[in-house]
Amino acid sequence: MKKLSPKDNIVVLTGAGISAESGIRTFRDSGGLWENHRIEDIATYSGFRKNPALVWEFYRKRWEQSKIAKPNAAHYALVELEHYFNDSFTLITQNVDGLHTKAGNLSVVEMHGSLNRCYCTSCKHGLSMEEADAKQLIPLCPICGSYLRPDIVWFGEIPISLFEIENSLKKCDVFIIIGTSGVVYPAAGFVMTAKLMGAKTIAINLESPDNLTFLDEFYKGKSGDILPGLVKEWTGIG
Ligand code: BV8
Ligand code: ZN
Repeated sequence: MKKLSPKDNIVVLTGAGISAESGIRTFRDSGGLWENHRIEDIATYSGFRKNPALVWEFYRKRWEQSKIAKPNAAHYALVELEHYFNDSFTLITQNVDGLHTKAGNLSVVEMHGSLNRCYCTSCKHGLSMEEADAKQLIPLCPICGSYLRPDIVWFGEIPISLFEIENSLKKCDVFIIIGTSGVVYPAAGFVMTAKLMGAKTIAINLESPDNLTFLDEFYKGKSGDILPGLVKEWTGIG
């Protein structure tokens, strides 16, 4: 697609693939995160109730890793895109690694939560992982002493900011999906909504994602290689 107008409403959805080149493993590629654990045991509330220590160990490891991970060229390309489109730009991420914020994006919708935060299972008191004594096997709430849990949206739980997301999809002119397998809902359904609302739909992915039928343009390959060039084309900058 050629140069876009700065008045266009752009919505971007990213998945684990955009962070792969920053050394953060994706979920479903071979050696992905889930392979050592069944989803039910590790990313559901019932799994947490059954074995909170195991779930805390899984998320603590990923939090430690996310702290040292660096944004890659694809993250920085999205910062450029936000600068060009300003407040007609919405970045929704399924990732919990915080790399978009680290790269400099100002408004990021972390629809599946964040590794940097946790909250109390009883009084809902929220803390950063730094504030919580995250080294404890199962960190406890400083207010009421109950178990803390990672501020992550698990399977069967409702993603964050769905209302805001639906609104942005309704008025978007261009919907761009980067590095997601299009398996997990409701995120995987956003492209259908965008398409139905008349948006142009574009995807960048290492391999063909599940929702190819709804795509106007598909770029196969690494987002770190492809996105910077596309952003230059869309903005006419550089
Ligand atoms: C909900 C946080 C109700 C955890 C995640 C049956 C029973 C129960 C539920 C369901 C069911 N059937 C369907 C459901 C709904 C369920 C679901 O979709 N399940 C799937 C498995 C079928 N969804 C839910 O439960 C959601 N909640 O439905 O609530 C509701 C909803 C709305 C309104 C009212 C009620 C909650 C889902 C959230 C779960 N939490 N993450 C954590 O991170 O630890 S999901 C997790 O996997 C990620 O967050 C992400 O969202 C998701 C998908 O992963 P991807 O990001 O796509 O990563 P993946 O590895 O899959 O793919 C990476 C892609 O990148 C690959 O295609 C690869 O080729 C590509 N790639 C790799 N390298 C690169 C690259 N691309 C470009 N460049 C590269 N370098
Ligand atoms: Zn509490």
